[in-house]
Amino acid sequence: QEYTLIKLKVLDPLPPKLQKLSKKKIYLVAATLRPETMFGQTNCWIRPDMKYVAVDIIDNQVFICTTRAARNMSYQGFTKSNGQFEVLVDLIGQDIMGIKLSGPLTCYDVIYTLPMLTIKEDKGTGVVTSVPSDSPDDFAALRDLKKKAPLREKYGITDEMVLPFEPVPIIDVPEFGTLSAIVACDKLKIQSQNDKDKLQEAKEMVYMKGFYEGVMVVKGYEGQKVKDVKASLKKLMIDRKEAVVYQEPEKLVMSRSN
Ligand code: ZZB
Repeated sequence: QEYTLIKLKVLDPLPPKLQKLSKKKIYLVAATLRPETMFGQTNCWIRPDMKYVAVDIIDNQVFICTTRAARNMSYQGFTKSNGQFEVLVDLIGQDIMGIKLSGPLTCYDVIYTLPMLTIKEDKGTGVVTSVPSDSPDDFAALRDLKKKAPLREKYGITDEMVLPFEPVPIIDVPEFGTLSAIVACDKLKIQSQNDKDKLQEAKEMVYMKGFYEGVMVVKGYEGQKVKDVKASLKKLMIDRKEAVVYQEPEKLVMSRSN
């Protein structure tokens, strides 16, 4: 599986655990299959109880991701020596909650890390960039945080990290309009990020349709089909060093014949 890794630059003020890395360029790296949606990023998701590592990467960079992802990266030329990676800081998600980031292509100058409890440990980097206009999971999780002040308090999230961030119309999907994730969540009456089965259904509703029939509404790309701009937007971010290609091996299926 090939993902685009979106580099979300960690801005000052650095959280205490990252302060000793202040001389380096620090990025949260989010794996996505949808580079064309980066115009609509409103925040970055981190799982508060999950382990992350800050890893030494070539060119004086630091990437924050799961250990599993760091190991994969070490075989793909991200680190100084093949198959090896140096952990500079061990983290749990809560250590990097509510920090300021800047991301490629998004119309918001500064976005924040926010908690998502359904992030999977064994997929991508454990860091997920949020596009609530086109991803039902993201919309449901952002709406939960907007609606529930106690949820924000629990994770140390302030109003200004959440309330100003609205989904951005970026892709027109036939029958779903320009905010397809919201329409899909409404259709299925999704209440929260914990409505797992319905969210899976919503994702399936918009995923294929968005890919094959979606048309960009973003300035400069109006009228172009998603499938025609995907590769060039990926390349644009890679050329600007705002993204890199990241491969994930197929999951091992253990089998025994006896
Ligand atoms: C931006 C984005 C915009 C995404 C969108 C989706 C959508 P897949 O197809 O099942 O492999 N993701 C990445 N890593 C994780 C993780 N560890 N736990 C939970 N979610 C994760 O899913 C790949 C997508 O799942 C990635 O692409 C990422 O969210 C998320 F408009 O990035 B995406 C309809 C989906 N739309």
